[in-house]
Amino acid sequence: MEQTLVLVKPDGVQRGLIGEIITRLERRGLIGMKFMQVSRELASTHYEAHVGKPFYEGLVNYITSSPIVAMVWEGKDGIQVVRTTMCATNAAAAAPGTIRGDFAVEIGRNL
Ligand code: FUP
Repeated sequence: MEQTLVLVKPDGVQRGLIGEIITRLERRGLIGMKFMQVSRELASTHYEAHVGKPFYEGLVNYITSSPIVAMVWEGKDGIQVVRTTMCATNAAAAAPGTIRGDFAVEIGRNL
């Protein structure tokens, strides 16, 4: 079994897509969820892999700008199951029928 973190980011919350996103994922193994405001300290830990990249400052400013939904999912091959359900980071490369393929507008606003 694998566990993986899923965030509904500020654009998803503001566009009223929390329910849609949870609906698509919930049958696949939700084990925990909370509505929260991300601090800059938490954002810098979460996005540590992106420190120094050109989009990093904008990403931290964005994820800390308004509340998000943070969830933990668990299942066999859970990471891959969640990834195929939401699809690629870049909205332009996300397949129709996936969360990002159906709703995301660009890489920096990918739900
Ligand atoms: P994902 O797991 O698909 O959300 O993607 P990552 O954790 O690798 O990336 C986190 C966020 O960084 C993305 F959601 C958007 C942002 N990002 C950019 O803005 N530009 C890039 O080239 C790559 C990522």
